Amino acid sequence: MDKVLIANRGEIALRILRACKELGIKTVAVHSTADRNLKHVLLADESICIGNASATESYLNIPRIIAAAEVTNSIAIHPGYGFLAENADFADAVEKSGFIFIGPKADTINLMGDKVSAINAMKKAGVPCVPGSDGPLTDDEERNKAIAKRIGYPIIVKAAGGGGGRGMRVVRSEAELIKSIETTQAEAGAAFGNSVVYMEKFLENPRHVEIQVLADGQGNAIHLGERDCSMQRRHQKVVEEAPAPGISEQMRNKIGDRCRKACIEIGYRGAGTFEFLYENGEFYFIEMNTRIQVEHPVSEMITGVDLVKEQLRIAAGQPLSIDQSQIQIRGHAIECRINAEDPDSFIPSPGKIEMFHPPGGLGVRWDSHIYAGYSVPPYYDSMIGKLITYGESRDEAIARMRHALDELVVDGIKTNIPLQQRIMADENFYAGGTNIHYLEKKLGLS
Ligand code: MV4
Repeated sequence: MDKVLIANRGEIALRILRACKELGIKTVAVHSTADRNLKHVLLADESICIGNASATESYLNIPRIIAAAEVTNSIAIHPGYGFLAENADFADAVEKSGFIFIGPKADTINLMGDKVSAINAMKKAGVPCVPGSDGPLTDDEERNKAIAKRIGYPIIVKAAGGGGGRGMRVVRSEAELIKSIETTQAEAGAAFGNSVVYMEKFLENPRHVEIQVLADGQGNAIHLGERDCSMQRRHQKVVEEAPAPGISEQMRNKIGDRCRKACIEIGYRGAGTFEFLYENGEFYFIEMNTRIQVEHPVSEMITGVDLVKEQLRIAAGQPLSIDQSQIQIRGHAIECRINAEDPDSFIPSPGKIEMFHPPGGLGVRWDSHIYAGYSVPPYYDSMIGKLITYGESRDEAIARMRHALDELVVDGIKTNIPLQQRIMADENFYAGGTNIHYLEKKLGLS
């Protein structure tokens, strides 16, 4: 696999470029008219402008990306996260055009894209799921009432085509049930072109804990422990850490092994994440992500495994180079997402970075494409970098994060660095194990 096209932008495009360089793989950057001066574009062996600033005309434009792969004689395409990363039609078009899609098969993306089929597959493979309807709801009102009664209120109605917080509604009594189902169906039909909905027990105060996996599609799979991503606002993660506070090695190995075996059972290929809600000591599967995730570095720091290099090796057809016995969790890692946004209102703050000083030192990692003089465009996600710290203990990782945030200077635009400093000073964060509602409550949003 001697040439990879990077179908993404920003920090993840740079992250993929670095992994390619280490493996001696040539790189092709594709970019929009707004992204000519991105760091990875300037570092890539070749670069091609594929369209206007609007993502639909560039990073979401499948024919343009395939054409760029053709004219550059690329072998494989890495989709990163977001954009086309979990678009089964893209994966299919890539493979039908004779390129390697760096990710799972299109069929697997489709299986996981439909949350009902994903849950069914995982339940069958022995992964614990939330008690629920075990399939789509029908328009039989008595049946729906009976399902909700069996599960017990409160329940949550979710769209099969949703995920990531879109298309769901909590129902607290039978009186609201039928109307809630109809509304969720109508919204789902309009938003996803799929009005199928299902039901789950609503967990009031869970944590979001996810398991990282790697599988080669040749019968081998490993898990790399868990991440806690509970510190979030409006379904946008703000801080992630690994391992998750309070998860014993025994619990990790038990749930990790279920995920590992599920990967083998469904023929999973590549990097993936099993998302769980964690409440009262139990894991409940909710969704699977078939991409490399933003927060992958915290898993890399505690395992020493380069997940993007592993993605590239798997895509080249190599069997996994490591087995589960070689994975050791050591120390603790925390990631703070750094966004170009107002730290109080969360309104995006694009513009020119006038001054920039990255933090450094032992156990400090800065994954970012920004530089002094770089202009953050208004067209894309506002994340401009990820600050990751590692320590032998959680306390050491937090101490390093506090000092690294103080060292980090990004002037000219507003950033959420002050918010991250508040979180790192928060006594409940320090204690560990806060749930998915904690940050919004702290901010007075709910
Ligand atoms: C839930 C839930 C409580 N109970 N499912 C939101 C995002 C999507 N991935 C699933 N989500 C939830 N599903 C049951 N049965 C609460 C949420 C939820 C949530 C989950 C993870 C991270 C942040 C969240 C914020 C609000 C609600």
